[in-house]
Amino acid sequence: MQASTLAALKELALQCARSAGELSLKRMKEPFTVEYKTSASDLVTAVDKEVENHVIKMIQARFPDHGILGEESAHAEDYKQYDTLWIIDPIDGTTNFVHQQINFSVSIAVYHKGEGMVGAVYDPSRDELFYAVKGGGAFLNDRPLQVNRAVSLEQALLCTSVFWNKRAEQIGIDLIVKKLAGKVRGMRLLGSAALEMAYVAAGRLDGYVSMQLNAWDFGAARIIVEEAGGRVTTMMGTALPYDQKSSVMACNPTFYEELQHFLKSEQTDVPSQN
Ligand code: 2AM
Ligand code: CA
Ligand code: CA
Ligand code: CA
Repeated sequence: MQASTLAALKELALQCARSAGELSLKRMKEPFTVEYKTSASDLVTAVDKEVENHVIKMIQARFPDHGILGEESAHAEDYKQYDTLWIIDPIDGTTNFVHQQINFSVSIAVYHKGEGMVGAVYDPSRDELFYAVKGGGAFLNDRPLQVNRAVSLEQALLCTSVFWNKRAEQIGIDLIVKKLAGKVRGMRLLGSAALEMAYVAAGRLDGYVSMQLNAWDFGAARIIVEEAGGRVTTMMGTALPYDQKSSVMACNPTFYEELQHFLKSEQTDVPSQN
């Protein structure tokens, strides 16, 4: 890909992330409808849909020949015919958006032939924009990010997400996470996977594990973590897909093998949630 094309993709991705974040902050202060998607633990608001449409319009106005895969408008495999694909999550952490009014983010990624080119995760409440361009490093606002502290599993602050509701107990993840918690310095849960992964890039967390995420949850943050020098794979240590649901492990490389060893010994591959 030409440097000028990459620069144009970066510029638009960052613009979309900021604009979407500002729109959700504004709408958060007004009344909005909340619906259940699949259960009382799976919410979607009118703002999720509005923000996604807003981002789609921005992309289509500039790049009408690009594909778009977004959480609220994903239609089967329509996107597969495009070389350049935008993967977007308008609000990552909808439950936080509704309850906490903080700790949610917008995630915008651009992939070209399956390869991550640009990733942007924006936290509008704190005005923090995490981003990366392939081969160009990772940044928080304008500060370069580097995951380079030597950390053992015992010294690590880890984070996990998604199944902290009824389903955790049904599939026994509560026990695995409990065991993991006994091996590390501490565990945190923020409730926005994209933000949690971006925090690994920023060194605020040392590692992140999730049994199952969608492509729009990890699409942008994975590029940011990798560009910051972190390692991102599935929990089984295989390459992360770019357009499918997957387990995710993102961490400081110094304890990657140690964490892999633990996860493999616990047989953490779980059946699909849906
Ligand atoms: P969302 O808010 O965009 O739905 C919550 O712990 C995190 O998990 C959020 O990033 C949330 O994204 C994501 N999440 C919620 N339901 C999920 C599901 N069924 N599969 C994967 N990720 C999910
Ligand atoms: Ca959702
Ligand atoms: Ca999400
Ligand atoms: Ca979402």
